[in-house]
Amino acid sequence: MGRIKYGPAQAKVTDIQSIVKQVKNGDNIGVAGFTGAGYPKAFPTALAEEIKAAHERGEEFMISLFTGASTAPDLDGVLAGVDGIKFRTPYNGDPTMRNKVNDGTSYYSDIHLSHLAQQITQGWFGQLNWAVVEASSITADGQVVPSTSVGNSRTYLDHAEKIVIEVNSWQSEDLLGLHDIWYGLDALPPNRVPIPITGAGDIIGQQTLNVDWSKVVGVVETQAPDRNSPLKALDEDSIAIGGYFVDFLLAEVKAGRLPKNLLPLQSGVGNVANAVLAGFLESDLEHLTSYTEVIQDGLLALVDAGKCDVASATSFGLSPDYAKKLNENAAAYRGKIVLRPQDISNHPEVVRRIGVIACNGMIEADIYGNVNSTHVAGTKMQNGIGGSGDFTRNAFLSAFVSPSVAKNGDISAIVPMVSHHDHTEHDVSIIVTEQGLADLRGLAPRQRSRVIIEKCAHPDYKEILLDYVARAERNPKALQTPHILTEALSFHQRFVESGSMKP
Ligand code: 0RQ
Repeated sequence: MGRIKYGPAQAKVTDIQSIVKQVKNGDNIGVAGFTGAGYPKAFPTALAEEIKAAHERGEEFMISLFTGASTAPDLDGVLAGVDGIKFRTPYNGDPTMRNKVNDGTSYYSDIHLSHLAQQITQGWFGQLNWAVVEASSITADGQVVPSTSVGNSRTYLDHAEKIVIEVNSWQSEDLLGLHDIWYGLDALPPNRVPIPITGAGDIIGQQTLNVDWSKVVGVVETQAPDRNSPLKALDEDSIAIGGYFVDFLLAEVKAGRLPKNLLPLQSGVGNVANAVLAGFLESDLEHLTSYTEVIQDGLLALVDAGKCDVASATSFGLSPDYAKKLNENAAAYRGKIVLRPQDISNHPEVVRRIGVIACNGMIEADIYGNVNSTHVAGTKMQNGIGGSGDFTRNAFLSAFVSPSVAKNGDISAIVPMVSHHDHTEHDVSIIVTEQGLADLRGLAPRQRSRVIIEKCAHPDYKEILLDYVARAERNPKALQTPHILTEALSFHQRFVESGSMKP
């Protein structure tokens, strides 16, 4: 009972089976968890078994699942695997869940990560029935110490009818002191007050989550790791992309448009975004800061190397090696790492005020700089918009990075018109592929198209893109954003029909 220091919490320790038997068909369940960190480890598998048994009896049993962001095979995977999820939001990276979204078994609503807490508070999804939260410990005065993510736990605990707390002894107890939980967003408009963050490392709230113990139906003890997936080794393309981006920022410093230690960095999830951070490690830059949502290996390496003074996020998203390192040294990161609720880590107000430099992965960009982060060929969900919209729209500089081709060259990341719009040309200032960097600042659409094609498109696609633009520009009455509407999605059409965008 070492980690459960509050008497009434000790009295509520129980087995997970007795809890999941109380879940009903149609329940709304809000869980902790963000990029595979800090999610409940026992509840989802036990619930999946209940759902499976109900289905075998011929009974309907599906739930609506609300998370922080992506979770793991033992949360999204097990519940989707038994066709147990009717509705899912927000970001998901699990392949089983993705298939259920794309085959129509589950409804998926792709909500900006900073928006969901407010929408839950306002009751847009009806009553939240359950909050299931992972803790690294429970303090003597009944406060919950979150583990490796904060996500939407504050909001789920405040609004659910029933609460389950999983105390995971795999997580370091020394995580206490890394979290900053601010309750000021509870006031809805018109009663909102400014978020008092003016620097990435500012501490504005408390270290723990409040819990109404009368709503807690059980405390469960677990000992299980986060989903700590190894990152792919850095390949040539990712290193090139990271290099172009760092060179661009250094040139901005030289031109006096950025301070010597840049501005707070935000870096998206995925291999390419992580590679960009590796580029900073190789540079001479010092005293960097980060205001982001996920701390991946690359960022922790910058903190460890003394190059990044402080990193603010809502979650870790680490490889097994780095997770081990964090577990062994969590106390050493106090003051250097701050984990916040995701409606604060991603809040547009703060992102705009402190002038974040945002860098996110993309599926594709079009020749005018619109970006699709989410849908393959306009219809199939990959992961979701995540926090990319929260940051991109409000950052000081907004960059998107991607290899210029996917699937062995059969897909071009630069297309005439994106097949789904997540970020518009108004918000995107820089696009980087392994071919080069397109600086779109101050350019009009007809200037942008040439720069994007010249700098970023793969040689296999340059000619057909230039040919498209040249023909589109023949219409003298539509030269603001020239398109041939019957051909604008022809790259995608060819891919769907023949498996390649190449003519
Ligand atoms: O597929 O896994 O089958 O090989 O997409 O692509 O190149 O490894 O790049 O890991 O950086 O992910 C946009 C998905 C890029 C990610 C996306 C296929 C490709 C591969 C992954 P395989 P890469 P990354 C903060 C910010 C939205 C959320 C966001 C993402 C797989 O960056 O989810 O930015 N972004 N959040 O083959 C078909 C294309 C493709 C394509 C790539 N044009 N067509 N498939 N792929 N381009 C973090 C959070 O919000 C939590």
